[in-house]
This record gives sequence, structure tokens and C-alpha cells, in this order.
Amino acid sequence: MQRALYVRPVGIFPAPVQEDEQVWGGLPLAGQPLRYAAVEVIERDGPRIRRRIVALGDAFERDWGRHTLAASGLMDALGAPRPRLAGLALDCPRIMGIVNVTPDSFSDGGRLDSADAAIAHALRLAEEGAEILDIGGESTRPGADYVPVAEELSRVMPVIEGLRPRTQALISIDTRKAEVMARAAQAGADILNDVSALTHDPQALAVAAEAGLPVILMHAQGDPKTMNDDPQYEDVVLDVFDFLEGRIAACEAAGISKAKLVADPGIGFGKHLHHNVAVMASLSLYHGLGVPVLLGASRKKLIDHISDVPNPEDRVPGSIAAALAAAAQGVQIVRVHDVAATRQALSVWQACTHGTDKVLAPWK
Ligand code: 9MG
Repeated sequence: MQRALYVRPVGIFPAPVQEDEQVWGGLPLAGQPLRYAAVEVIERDGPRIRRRIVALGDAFERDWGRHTLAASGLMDALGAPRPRLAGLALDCPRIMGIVNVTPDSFSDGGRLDSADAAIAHALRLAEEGAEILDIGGESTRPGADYVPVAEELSRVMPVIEGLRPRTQALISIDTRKAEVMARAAQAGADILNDVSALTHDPQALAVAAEAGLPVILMHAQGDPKTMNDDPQYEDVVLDVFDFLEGRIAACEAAGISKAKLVADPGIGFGKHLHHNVAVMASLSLYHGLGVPVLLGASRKKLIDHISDVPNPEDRVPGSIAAALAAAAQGVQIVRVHDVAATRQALSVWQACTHGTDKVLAPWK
């Protein structure tokens, strides 16, 4: 369903290390050590969309009258600290390392085609600072073919079973299929990551509810095979918000509590370059969903489109820039191939943003 009002936090700045209740310091943002000083108020009436930036003081004193009720839920959602995700605190940016167990993976190109190699790769990512390891057996890159469930299981299960006793890192299973979710959960996976937001498999909602695991709900328009042929939006940023809000409601109706959900706008999934950058520039809007936000831009085609880097392995600098842009908007989790480089960049970004090493999380 389309909303009439959206609120995007802007003017995001580091929270003072020592809070002083007497001094007004903006409003807190999604459990991060960040504050915001203004909002973009977006009013939508069908195709008519009106956007304006309003300082918080003005918003509350002059502007808020007719919006109060509709906005209050959004403002609460923007500010609330996020609960831990499978035990992981989300009070600073966390790294999800990508472990593709696919012969046609767009960036690994089949190098990790054996379980042992995938396990070794995953353990190295954990050592480099990934708090979550995302194991996937079906490529979802644009144009990718469907992988039958038996084939997907034969790729991912030995990796999850081999990895589980050997790492403290959280394991997420990247799949759209209910049977793979169920089997991965039995083998000790901690998180379900579904690029179809539990819409692809009719059993997925029920299986996810039964498994009781946190779920990453990602926006995609269309199926990987054809999704980037001709994606259409009225307003990509707002349409993605509405979709994710609808999926969160569907999960809650199926018995999955909001505390277990993560929202992901799905960079590259049924989006042209102008869609992707519009979403990237408005990431803070998605905190209004009231759940942690995850971003996956690592080595993706948009970096080639922006910077002319056809080889995915050459897209590390662009991937890091995207991760930092996300962190600056309070995104809690970044999904990346290059964990060591991203960790280093995020650590330096955090230290320089906050001007202290006290806010840094103990990565290890
Ligand atoms: C599996 N996969 C590929 N890209 C992704 C992204 O951007 N987000 C999530 N959650 N999963 C992804």
C-alpha cells in the first residue's frame, strides 16, 4: 500500500560522546551513535510527490500540525535502538562477508566450487572481521538461471555443516527456497537472507516463522533472469519503502516478530543506475521501517556504470565508497566481498567521524 507521508532524516552527525541532557543535540538515529538535525518531509498523493527539507525545530513548531499522527510512528521508528540480531549488537556498522558457492558467481567465477575451499574462504572472512557469513548456492546476479533445490542443497549444506563447529561468526543462508531455509536452520544457520523477501516460495513465510530465525527481507523487482530488462517505478525510493513495509507486515502476520527482521533496498535487483543511486542517496529513509537496514553494493554493476570498471574484482574502491556512504546514513550491516578492506575503511571512518576510538566496536 502506498503511504501519504515519508520522513527522511538528513543532517546526520556524530552523537556527542558525553551526552549532556541540557544541550539539544538532534534526534537519535536507529541505535547508531548518530543524530539528525533535519528531515526531508515527503508527501505523496498518487503521482504527485512533494519533498522539502525542514529543520527539526521548525518541523515540530510550525509544520507538524496536520502530519502529527502519521509522522509519530515514523519518528519513533527512526529513533528506536535496534534489538540484537541473533545476539549481534547493531550499535555500529557490521560486516556480512559473501561466500558464493556457485560455479557461475559473478565475482568468484567458480573458484569456490568445492565445500572445503568455501569453508576456508568463509573462515578467512571471519578472521578479517566479518561478523556474519552469508552462504549462497544460487547466483542471483542479473540474467542468472534458476538452480533446482537439490543442486542448491548439495552446494550449501556441506559448507554450513563444515563451518558451524568452526566459527563463532553468525551464518546466514542466502536462499529463496523454503526447503533450503529449513535444512540450513537445522544445520545451525543463524539468519535467513532472502532476496525475494519471502515471496518466491509459497512455503517460505511459514518455514521462516517455524525456524524462528531472523530474516533479511530484500526488495527486488522481478526475477533475477529478467529483472534488469525494464524495471519500472513511480518513485523508486518510495516504492521500495512501501514494498518493504508490506513485507514486514506480512512477516508479522505470519508470526515473525519485527525484532527479527532486517530490511534491504536491494541494490541492482530490478534497478537501473539512476534507480540505484537514488536509493543509495536516500538510505536513511529506510530507518523509518523500524528495523535494521542492510546494504549490498559490493562489486556490483552500478560501480562499473559510474566508474567504468568492467572487471568485478577491480571494483573494491567503489564498493568501499558505497559501504562508507551507507555507514554515514546509519546503515547497520554492509554485505561485502572484500572484508579486510571494508573493515579497515569502516574503522578509519568511525574513528575520524567520532573523533575517538572509544566508539569503536571490538571487532575480534
Ligand atoms: C544474495 N544477495 C546478492 N545481493 C544481495 C544484496 O544486495 N542484499 C542481500 N540481502 N542479499 C544479496
